[in-house]
Amino acid sequence: MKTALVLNGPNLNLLGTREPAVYGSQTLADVEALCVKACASHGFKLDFRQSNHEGVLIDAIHEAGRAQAAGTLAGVILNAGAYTHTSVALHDAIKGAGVTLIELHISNVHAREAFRHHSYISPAAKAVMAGFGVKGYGLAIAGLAALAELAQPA
Ligand code: CA2
Repeated sequence: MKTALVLNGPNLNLLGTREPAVYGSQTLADVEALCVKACASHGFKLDFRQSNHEGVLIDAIHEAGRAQAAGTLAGVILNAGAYTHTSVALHDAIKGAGVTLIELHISNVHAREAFRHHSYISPAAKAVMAGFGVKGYGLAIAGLAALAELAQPA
């Protein structure tokens, strides 16, 4: 059974505590529970993480690249939070690790402030999902299963 790594960036530990109109009222623990269910129904094991530190996220992406090369990881779902709009280092890490990665946002970043319209992650990602609220995490896990099937058709 392969693992799906769900990686959350800065401030996502605050989910459910503020800005419910933008991010909903579910907490990150609720999101993890939703991901456990989605992974179970798609035959993945879940590795769920959050960090407020860019270097920790970079290390996790490098680790994911090694795990995918070893055949134990299906890919990464990354909500890089605000680092999406600032981090060339995360862009380089994704490219360098050669990992299959789905960029995810809870909100529709393109319908928000102009500074959220540009993503350094998108050009290095296999797919992008935004605007489905926290349900997007479940949809992205289904997407990872679909990508795995595309790569190895039955
Ligand atoms: O929509 C998303 O998922 C974002 O990645 C969330 C980031 C934001 O900077 C991106 O532009 C879009 C912010 C995550 C912080 O989440 C909070 C949740 C509740 C209270 C405070 C912050």
